[in-house]
Amino acid sequence: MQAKLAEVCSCFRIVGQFDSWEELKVGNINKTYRVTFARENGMKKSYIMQKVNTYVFPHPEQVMENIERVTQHLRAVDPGHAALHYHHTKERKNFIWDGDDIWRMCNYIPSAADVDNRDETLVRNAGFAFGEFQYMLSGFNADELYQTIPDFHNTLKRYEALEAAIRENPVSRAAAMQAEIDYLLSVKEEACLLCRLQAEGKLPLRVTHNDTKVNNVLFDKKDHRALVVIDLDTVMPGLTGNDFGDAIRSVANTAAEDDPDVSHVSCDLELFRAFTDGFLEKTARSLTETEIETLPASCFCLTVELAVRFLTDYLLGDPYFYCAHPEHNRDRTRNQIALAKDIWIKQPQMKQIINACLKEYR
Ligand code: GN1
Ligand code: MG
Repeated sequence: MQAKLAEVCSCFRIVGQFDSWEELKVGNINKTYRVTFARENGMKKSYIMQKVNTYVFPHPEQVMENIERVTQHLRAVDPGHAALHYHHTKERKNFIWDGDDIWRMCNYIPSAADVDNRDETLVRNAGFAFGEFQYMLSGFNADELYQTIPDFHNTLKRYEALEAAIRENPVSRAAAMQAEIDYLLSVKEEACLLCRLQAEGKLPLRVTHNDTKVNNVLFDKKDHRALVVIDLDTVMPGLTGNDFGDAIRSVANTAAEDDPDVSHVSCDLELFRAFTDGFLEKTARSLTETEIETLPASCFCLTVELAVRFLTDYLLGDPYFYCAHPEHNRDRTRNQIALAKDIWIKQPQMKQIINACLKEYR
């Protein structure tokens, strides 16, 4: 790996000699490394090198063009804010193709390692960061962006893919997943609420992040203030509810996303409150009534949607999500279903919490 990383690094305009590397275990899609260069004066400087998953992103050049535009906009809106900056090659491109893979290199922003995702202050700060991200991009023309993954949060299309996988059943896993299949099909109408309202023109399209996990925010080492939102691969036109619901799904789960013991899974309403408070501080004044009203439902929709995606991948033999063991996608599916059921029951409490936050920020 060292030789490969040194080779791809040498294509970018970086000062110094390749010194060391480590793999960072983040995300289910791309491979991420921290690479360190030594300069002549003895100083060392780190960068993030990523291998982009071209199964997931068949048009990486469009992903990188989006990222270039979005990061440029963010840097212009608030020059003092920490920001991602992708380095250029000698040919002034922000990625390389080495014959097998696409690689890209950006600045390394020192941040808190191993943050406690259950810490309410940190979760509130994450909500603020994603709200601020949406706010900072509100002046950005969404038409300029490619759809890097078309229909990414189109729940109806995700269901169609699941239904096809059930029919084709290429690796004979469907029979063992009948209970999960039955549940997901039984809530299809409720889970497709957001995309139905979108099709009816009742929800505005905004520039959204579309992968709002807390580990896509970097935090200050000392005070855990949010520094910057990372992982911009899926920044596309989308719905506020996509970002809000996906964040709650990931942050308020009392278990890890792939915990096979579903008795650990529930939606923690204190963490829900913390994220919501931070998110609404930045967005409350610009959201429409329908957007606000559908925030609790968005948590259900996005959780079911991910369960549908995990199950589809499982039924197809795991082509999409990185799997550490053969039943990884099965466990993820069951976990998200357990969470969806709990979120469904907690809709009234979620509404109350949102209303309390709105009193403060509207
Ligand atoms: C993937 O980027 P990463 O690995 O954190 C996925 C998200 C899922 C998430 C579930 C491009 O995110 O949509 O919510 O896994 N990203 C893509 O952990 O499919
Ligand atoms: Mg991602």
